[in-house]
Amino acid sequence: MTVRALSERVLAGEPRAIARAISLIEDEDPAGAELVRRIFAHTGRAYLAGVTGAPGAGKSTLVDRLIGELRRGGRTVGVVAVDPTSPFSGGAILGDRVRMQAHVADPGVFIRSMATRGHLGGLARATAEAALVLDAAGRDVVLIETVGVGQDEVDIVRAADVSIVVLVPGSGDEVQALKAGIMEIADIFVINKADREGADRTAASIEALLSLESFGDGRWRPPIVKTEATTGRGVAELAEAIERFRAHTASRLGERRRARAEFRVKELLAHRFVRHVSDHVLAAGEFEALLDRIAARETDPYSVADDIVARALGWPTGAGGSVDGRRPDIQVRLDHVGIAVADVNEALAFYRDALGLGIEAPEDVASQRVRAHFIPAGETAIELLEATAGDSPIAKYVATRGPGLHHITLRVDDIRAALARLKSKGVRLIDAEPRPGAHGSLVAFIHPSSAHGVLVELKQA
Ligand SMILES: Nc1nc2c(ncn2[C@@H]2O[C@H](COP(=O)(O)OP(=O)(O)OP(=O)(O)O)[C@@H](O)[C@H]2O)c(=O)[nH]1
Ligand SMILES: [Mg+2]
Repeated sequence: MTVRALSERVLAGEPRAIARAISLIEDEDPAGAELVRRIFAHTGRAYLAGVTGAPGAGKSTLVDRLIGELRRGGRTVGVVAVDPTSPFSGGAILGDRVRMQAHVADPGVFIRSMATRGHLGGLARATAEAALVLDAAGRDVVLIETVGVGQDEVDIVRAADVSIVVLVPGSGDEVQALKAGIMEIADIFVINKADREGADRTAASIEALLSLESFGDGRWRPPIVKTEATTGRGVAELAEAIERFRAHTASRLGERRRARAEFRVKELLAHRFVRHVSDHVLAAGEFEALLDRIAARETDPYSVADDIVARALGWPTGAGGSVDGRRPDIQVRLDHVGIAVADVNEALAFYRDALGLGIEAPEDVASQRVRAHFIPAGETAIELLEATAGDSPIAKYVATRGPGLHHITLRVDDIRAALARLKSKGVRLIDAEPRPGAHGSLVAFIHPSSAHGVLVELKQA
């Protein structure tokens, strides 16, 4: 089936298409990325609820109860459960299916487990994209269950519209959660297994933590809901707390989703960049060799990273010392090549008609008595220079040397810094100070005697 057909079936809400789509995403299949692109415009309607907590806290049982609550309210539900115990989703499906068995036959409920391991692009990405599929498939609410143990989980929960943190009495969970950075992202606290001893004490310690913060200015104060997932006690209160949070944050949902988009784009960028580096920048085995050199203290991680960034972006490496992951001060790129022509129509016949290049409208540079015809050519350009008066420097050039290469122009970010550097290296400059050029640019010329017979123009846009 084509990705297009698959995405149409996902949009129609077909369970088998949803399952297939999520598998593509899990497998890092390029078709999965293509599918996400196709369905993205149709997402953003579902409400995403993240449920996190320690292993065995009763998350799945609670999610199962929440599904029941939501179904009674007439909502359709999608569930993405991240199972930490099984390396393969096959095992996970079984475990969560058992917990959420009551809903297996309900077409209004779609439950999918994800393995925690084997996600090159990150578990958070795979989970978020699986949630997008369920969103596109028209599920009203998507519940994301994940074990709160590390950064991955924090990222997953952060990606939800509401973050529910499940704690268990007497387990010291709240301390663990605090360490993992999960306390800060909780919108609702659940103390599950409230039938056990110590529920009130756990509630009191969360209260104590919350009291350290001020919740003025209509800021949401996370409520603490006690539940007993096995019997369903307290679940209606939890559903109600979710609704209250949803109403409270309705006006700020866009902001939250924007933050989510920012996180997602940055994550994708990092992922794409690393992949580009390993596919196109580093030679086979080079990365390992660099690691060996770092281990032997022959180089350091910062220099290695800077060097790789510079190489990936085509910046000069090594010479200028550390680029600190940012663009070096003096970055040089070929802006254009200037050609002095005797007969512009003949020249245009070659560049435009024979080579097939596009020509921009000519521009007169009165001070030089030239007319410049710009011909964009890929990342750089060709500039045909036609004299407009007998005393034009171009006319003199053509008269003494004949038509041909007149100058090359190098684009720099900071022309003053470039001139200072050239001067310090003993380069002979025609212009010690930059002067105004076309289109509000600044330009300066380097003498051909220093540039091996070529007139070099520096230009800062
Ligand atoms: N006593 C009691 N047991 C509960 C409660 N909720 C869940 N359990 C039990 O706790 C165990 C774990 O429940 P799960 O729902 O699988 O917990 P989980 O957090 O999803 O577990 P993982 O996904 O493996 O991290 C099961 O035996 C549940 O029956 C509760 O409120 N009280
Ligand atoms: Mg579970």
